[in-house]
Amino acid sequence: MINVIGLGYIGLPTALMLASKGAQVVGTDYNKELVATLKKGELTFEEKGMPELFKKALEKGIVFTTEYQKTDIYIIAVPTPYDKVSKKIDASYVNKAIETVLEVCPKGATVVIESTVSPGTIDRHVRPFINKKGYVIGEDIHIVHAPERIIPGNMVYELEYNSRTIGADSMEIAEKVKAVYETFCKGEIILTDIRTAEMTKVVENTFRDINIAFANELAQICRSDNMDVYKIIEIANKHPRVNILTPGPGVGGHCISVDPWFLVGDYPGLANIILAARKINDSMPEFVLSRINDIMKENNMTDLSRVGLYGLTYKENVDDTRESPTLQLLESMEKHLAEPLKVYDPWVKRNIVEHQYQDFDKFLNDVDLVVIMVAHKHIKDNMNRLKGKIVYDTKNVCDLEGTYKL
Ligand code: SAJ
Repeated sequence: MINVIGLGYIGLPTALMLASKGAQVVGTDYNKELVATLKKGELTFEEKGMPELFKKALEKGIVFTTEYQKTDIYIIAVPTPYDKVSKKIDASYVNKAIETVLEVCPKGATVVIESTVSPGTIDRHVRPFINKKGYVIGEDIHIVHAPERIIPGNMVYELEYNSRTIGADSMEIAEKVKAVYETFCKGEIILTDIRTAEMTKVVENTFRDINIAFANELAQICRSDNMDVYKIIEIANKHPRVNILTPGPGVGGHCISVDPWFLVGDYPGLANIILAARKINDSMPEFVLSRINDIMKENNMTDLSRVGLYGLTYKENVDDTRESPTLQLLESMEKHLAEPLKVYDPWVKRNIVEHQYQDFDKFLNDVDLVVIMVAHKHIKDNMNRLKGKIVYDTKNVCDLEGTYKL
């Protein structure tokens, strides 16, 4: 039996996938409400392919509970938040989970940590924590790091087809864990040590952050000289060795905008490009704000309350709002004591910010300038509804005449 601890964005799809392939799976989460929802047969977030996967897993007998199970393999996918000031990771959720595992597990059980941790976290925080409790790693318990790589919006597919990394202290344990993941993962499974696995994960997201920052810096350069950044990127990308990403209103989500900070925090003075990239991406919401200001002036608009932000999630066609550029923009307005802008997002069914609308028509009625922050399919399908509005499109999806671009 596999006990998956933490049934969030990563733990839940992983538990469902394992169960759907026939493993006996118990999903554990300390959040009683979440467990009750899953027990009722309802999912806790929207994701392509999840309802079907959930159905299969239920048929195969997956169980949800708040209790940790006695078994020989655990997969931990709990949050690893970081301190916004020190940029250091908070491993306390991981340690708490391991502590509870230790209370129930038989000798020699394996604990797979899927949560992203900064390089060195397991050596610096997890091992000492276990040792202090009087347990011997490698005898009483085996620690493995198998960071996830799935992208929200395409999780189910990527769970099955991405390659993965398994970091362990011994090849024997790595092989044992590989056998578990092999039941559903069709990609290559690389076995390595724990430090390498930790570092690789953070490096992957940092690579992407830096590349997005390059596109965003180009957008700022082109704006300052009134050039079309999209055209320039399109032409440059015809070069066989150039592949510039897409500029946008900022970088959100709980991965790409967070992981690079671990390297900045742990290697101050060495992580220079990484820090610069973070700053550029973090500057984008303010850049958008100053563009809104310019566009308002150009159109003799003075009333901020007639400006509406379309999109509150961190990217298109997901319901995840963590660290989203729109939230960053609203935060920055709050710092300047400005009244927040109106917001609408078809994916966010509960009001989480002030002046948030649940009705697209009402939202459109109440604003003259619409800022497209997220390129949901919904807005692409409803572009004609923006006719007659001033449109500022930060995602390059609107071709109505007169549209302002990033
Ligand atoms: N973005 C741009 N321009 C681009 C691409 C993305 O502005 O060209 C923005 C998006 O709008 C979004 C942010 O960057 O705000 C991040 O989005 P994303 O879709 O690139 O990535 P995430 O955060 O959803 O998922 C990433 C993935 N990592 C990589 O692609 C290296 C995923 O594989 C990881 O599993 C995930 O982080 C994670 O959990 O670490």
